[in-house]
Amino acid sequence: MLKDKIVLITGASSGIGASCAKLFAEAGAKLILAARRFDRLQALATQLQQDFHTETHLLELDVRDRSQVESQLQSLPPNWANIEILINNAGLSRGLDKLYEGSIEDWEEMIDANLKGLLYVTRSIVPGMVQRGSGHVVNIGSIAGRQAYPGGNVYCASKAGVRAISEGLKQDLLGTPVRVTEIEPGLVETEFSIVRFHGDGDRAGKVYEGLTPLTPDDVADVVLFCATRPPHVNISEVLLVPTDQANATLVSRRS
Ligand code: NDP
Ligand code: 8X3
Repeated sequence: MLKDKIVLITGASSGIGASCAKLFAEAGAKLILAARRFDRLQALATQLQQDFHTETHLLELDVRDRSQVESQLQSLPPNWANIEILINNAGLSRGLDKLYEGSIEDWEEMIDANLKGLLYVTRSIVPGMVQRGSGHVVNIGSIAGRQAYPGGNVYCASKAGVRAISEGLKQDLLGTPVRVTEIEPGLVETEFSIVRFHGDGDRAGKVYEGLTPLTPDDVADVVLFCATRPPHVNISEVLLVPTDQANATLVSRRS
């Protein structure tokens, strides 16, 4: 079903994006991998070539940079231009401060990447899907988009925005065959918390202490499932959490 289909994954240099690359490569897709850390993309592409003979096209891309997004995505080589699946995964959290004490730089980084970046990429890719009469947009939202938690404020707002954008895009694409899915994971152990705490690995580790978090492969598995349903089936929203998590604030930890 995915053999030789072109899949664009943003934020493919780590975590959920890199796992999606692996699972879609295994399923036979051709991959456009985008992120800022180009060396990571190169290493991943080499691995995928070795393991699955995957063809890749790499983009050193900061999704916050509108002109970079537009110029890179509008000048793809013709054999890479017909993107079938767009996985809008690039994103981050910064800080866990009370709103009234928060860093405005942190807020801007989250809003620029999680919301504006996702919008720039979507605006560049979806017109081609509509024109060709085929395509699927998968947005990586979060449980944080359904429920705010203390200190989550702006990150939660950005993911609530991803939820609204996904719902709105589905409505705007009604009458076309282009599908829209939003995936809302709970706790997934990736570089996410290290990035949130500006490189403080000890603090990041405590987020997952005493519980079994999701792995990035668990999330990629769900993305792959959604992308491989028959064309008349649109999975609009999936909330997946670790068994040790009930909602954004309620987790069970073994001491
Ligand atoms: P990671 O930190 O491991 O991966 C984040 C990815 O996003 C990296 O590849 C990073 O690449 C990329 N990225 C960040 N900012 C930019 C940017 N400005 N331009 C391009 N790429 C960017 O975390 P996760 O894999 O966990 O995060 C992936 C997505 O999943 C995010 O949207 C996150 O909000 C979401 N999520 C994560 C959860 C979790 O608990 N981990 C739960 C729910 C949702 P690079 O730095 O090389 O540019
Ligand atoms: C990431 C999950 O709960 O840390 O979106 O916000 S959480």
